[in-house]
Amino acid sequence: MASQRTLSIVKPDAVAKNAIGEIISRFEKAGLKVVAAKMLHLSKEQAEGFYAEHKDRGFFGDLVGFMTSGPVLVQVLEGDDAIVKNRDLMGATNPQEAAPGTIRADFAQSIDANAVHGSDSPESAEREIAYFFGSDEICPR
Ligand code: IDP
Repeated sequence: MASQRTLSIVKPDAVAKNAIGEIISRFEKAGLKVVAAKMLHLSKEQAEGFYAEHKDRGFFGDLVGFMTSGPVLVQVLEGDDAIVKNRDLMGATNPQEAAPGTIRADFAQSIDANAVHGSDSPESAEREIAYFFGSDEICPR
């Protein structure tokens, strides 16, 4: 499988729990490399733009409110099959349905506060990486 890049966000609930390091450690142990990272406190506009595909869903307001409730760590992960590998490490959107040992099973509270984001397709990864990072902010390794 070719090397890919994916966008990962450690969401406000996991940052508040001081779990950034434990989460990054899971990526690294699975062979994913951090090639870009920044800490941000998203504005309402940034969160709305990032999640624009969900703008007509009933949970959109809550999602934007949650994502702007505290700082997040935004990262680009690189490695073989990075998009699927990251999604497998994350577990299901609803932590109650997430497999044991996944990040969401271990760190997430609820479907709203579910610890991490990860791009779900190559097209999303391209859009989401460009949403947060210029090419000069990514350091291939
Ligand atoms: P994903 O984060 O696993 O890719 P998406 O379906 O893209 O899941 O949804 C984006 C985010 O919106 C989820 O991570 C979750 O925080 C929130 N979300 C999704 N579905 C619901 C819901 O039914 N109620 C509340 N929040 C939801």
